[in-house]
Amino acid sequence: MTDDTLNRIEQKVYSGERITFDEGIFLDERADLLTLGRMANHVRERKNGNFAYYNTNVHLNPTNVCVYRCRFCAFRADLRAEKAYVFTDDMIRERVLEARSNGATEIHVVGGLHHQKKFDWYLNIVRVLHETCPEIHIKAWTAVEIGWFSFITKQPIEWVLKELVDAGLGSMPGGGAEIFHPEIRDQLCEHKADATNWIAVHRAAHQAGLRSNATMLYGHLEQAKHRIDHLCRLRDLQDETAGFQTFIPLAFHPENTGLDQIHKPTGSMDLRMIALSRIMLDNFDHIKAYWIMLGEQIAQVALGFGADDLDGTVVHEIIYHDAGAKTPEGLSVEHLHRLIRESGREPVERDTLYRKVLRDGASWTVGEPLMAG
Ligand code: V47
Repeated sequence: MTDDTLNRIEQKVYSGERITFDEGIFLDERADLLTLGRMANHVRERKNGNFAYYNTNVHLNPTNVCVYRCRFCAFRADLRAEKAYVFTDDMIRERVLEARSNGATEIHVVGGLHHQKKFDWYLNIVRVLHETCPEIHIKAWTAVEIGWFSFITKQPIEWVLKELVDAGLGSMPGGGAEIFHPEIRDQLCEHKADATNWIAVHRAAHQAGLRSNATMLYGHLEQAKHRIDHLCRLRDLQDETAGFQTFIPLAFHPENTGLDQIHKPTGSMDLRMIALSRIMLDNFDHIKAYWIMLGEQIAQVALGFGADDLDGTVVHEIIYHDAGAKTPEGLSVEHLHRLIRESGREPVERDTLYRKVLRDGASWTVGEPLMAG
């Protein structure tokens, strides 16, 4: 029976048919890793051939002070904690100038929800970045942050997004999604934006013409039914808006968090999550193996288990390093190329919007959007 079911699902995947919620649970709970990987690799190659994408980017986390106390987070700080910090305009300028000198095409900006900072402070960060280096794409603020800005300004999400876009925002990252299902979300981050709010922000962003990413934090308290529910909710929104670019499964890092009794997910679990998301999210073009969280080795293998993107050079990563990530804080382009080539794929540098980056010495331009099949 198990073999019959698995064969039937595998045939559906090969013929491009959508996998149901129940079939997703079956795959998550019962399918062996290599069968999952074979199916996911089929979808991955159908959509992206032999290409493996990366980008040249830099992270900026302007403050770690946060009103919320999410149990999985090692990065946040109380307002008066010793480790609390807030970037000045000069520090922000310095970071984006450093990004430019590293050849970055993107700056990825997320942080805490500071008790005392008004929306203008966050808006000003985008403005300073954009005015200093207008050629660098600003991917900033998760749906949780956008929801917070709407709450503190008492303005609709659409107004918040328009202000940010006018200041220079280019797209939104996929953080803050965690696990949508309330059975788990209430245990992880009870007071933070719930699934309905997270989805409403991304819907509004897509309707305003912004592209965004989506994530799922796995390997903590959740079970298969919560993971598959999460993927199905994202798939539904993508059917409606087609605004998501990439899905990023995020492996939970327990060190220094309120859940430090839990073991970090194993390599098998990581590869299963990459493969499962590739199979379930038939309407997403890209699946990212975020090497910072997975480690270079698993991220490399993930390119054969459904992933087609490694994220980027990621200089200055701190959210996962505070939670015990042992990866370097950044990788050189040469090293990313080696990781990709040695896994049998062809490296392609993309910008945030998945256009090919064409380099000529220190300058760069972008080509046409790379088409996913
Ligand atoms: O929402 C926080 C996660 C997310 C931990 O869009 C943790 O391209 C594991 O979303 N262990 C923020 N995960 C980061 C994020 C992201 C990263 C890379 C690329 C993109 C993109 C988005 O990080 C949070 C949360 O789910 N997180 N703490 C931890 N201890």
